Amino acid sequence: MWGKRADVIVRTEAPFNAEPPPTLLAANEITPVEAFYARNHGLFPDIAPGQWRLDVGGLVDTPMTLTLDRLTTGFDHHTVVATLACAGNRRAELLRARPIPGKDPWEHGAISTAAWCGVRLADVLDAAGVYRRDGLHVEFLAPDIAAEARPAQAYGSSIPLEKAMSHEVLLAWQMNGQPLPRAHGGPVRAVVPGYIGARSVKWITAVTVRDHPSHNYFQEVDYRILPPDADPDTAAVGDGIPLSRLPLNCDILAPTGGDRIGAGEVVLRGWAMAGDGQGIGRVDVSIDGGHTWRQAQLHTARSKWAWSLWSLSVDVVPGPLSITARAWDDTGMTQPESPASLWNPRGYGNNAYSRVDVRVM
Ligand SMILES: Nc1nc2c(c(=O)[nH]1)N[C@H]1C(S)=C(S)[C@@H](COP(=O)(O)O)O[C@H]1N2
Ligand SMILES: [Mo]
Repeated sequence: MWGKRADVIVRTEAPFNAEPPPTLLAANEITPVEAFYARNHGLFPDIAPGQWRLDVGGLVDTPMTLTLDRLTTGFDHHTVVATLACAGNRRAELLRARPIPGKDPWEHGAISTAAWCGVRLADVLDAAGVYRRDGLHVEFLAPDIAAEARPAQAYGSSIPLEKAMSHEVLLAWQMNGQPLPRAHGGPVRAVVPGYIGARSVKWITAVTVRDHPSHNYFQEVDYRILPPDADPDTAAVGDGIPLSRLPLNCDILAPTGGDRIGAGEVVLRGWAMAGDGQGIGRVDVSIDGGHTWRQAQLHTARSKWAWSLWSLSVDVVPGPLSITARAWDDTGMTQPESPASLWNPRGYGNNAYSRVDVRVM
């Protein structure tokens, strides 16, 4: 479906939500488009490249409307290798602690990495004469309607102007050297490296500079960390902490939960990524429940905005095997230990130690 491999795990067909199996994710530094996760709140708009328009307005001197031709010929092209991660990735571990009704039980695969090519949002905002004041926000809007929003509305969100003006933020029309597929926001999407995937708005048609964050449901209501005792169905506008930057995190991708593996040497694989473009300092792995830790081999990240894959060869004996991994960033920060301690009513932001239980035969 939608050009994805037959082995992706489809969570819902319409809207289309799917994640690659973890071992497939572990196999590539840059995720092939056919394996890249898909996260959607509505049905895909069908916008012909010649029909696409981008309105740039709000707190700017010269509002403008760009065609794809003007966007691709009027500004310098840049490629950024960036990992997108859904705030709901690894929710499955949270809901083992307590149920989270109505949300997809993403396991390890709501994260993927691509080489995105486009223009810098900063260059477009500069061309429009963006106001340079503190405390401004840049809102992104798309035409897909999210029926789950209250009230139902087009998808949107916003990022602080300071982030919008940084070099890594793109309006992209290519993914891994191919025209951006419709499923991933083609003709053009925003790519906001280092932020939760929700801010990388697909099928983007409006960029508006405002003196407040977007009032869109996905900025003002959803994608927030509510207190554990809050009811997400009755939460008021503005309740909870809005998510933006991704936290330090890691995961084990191979082997994966429930696998049966042979005794002897096994190579453990996974990813690690630090917050906000920070580097990973180290990844520790334990196969004895956290009594002793070994250091995984870190593979050099493709960019400051991409995950670092890691691997570690260990010897295992028959019986149950529990594998734990934790990352440290290059400032000495590490992750919280238990997913249960992070439980929140919408199941976002799980960056606890990763743990996978397998059986050695
Ligand atoms: N227009 C629009 N943009 C969107 C979404 C959406 O539903 N509509 N989903 C967001 C979320 S929650 C994520 S995690 C990423 C997923 O991007 P992908 O489907 O290309 O992996 O897109 C974001 N951009
Ligand atoms: Mo997401």
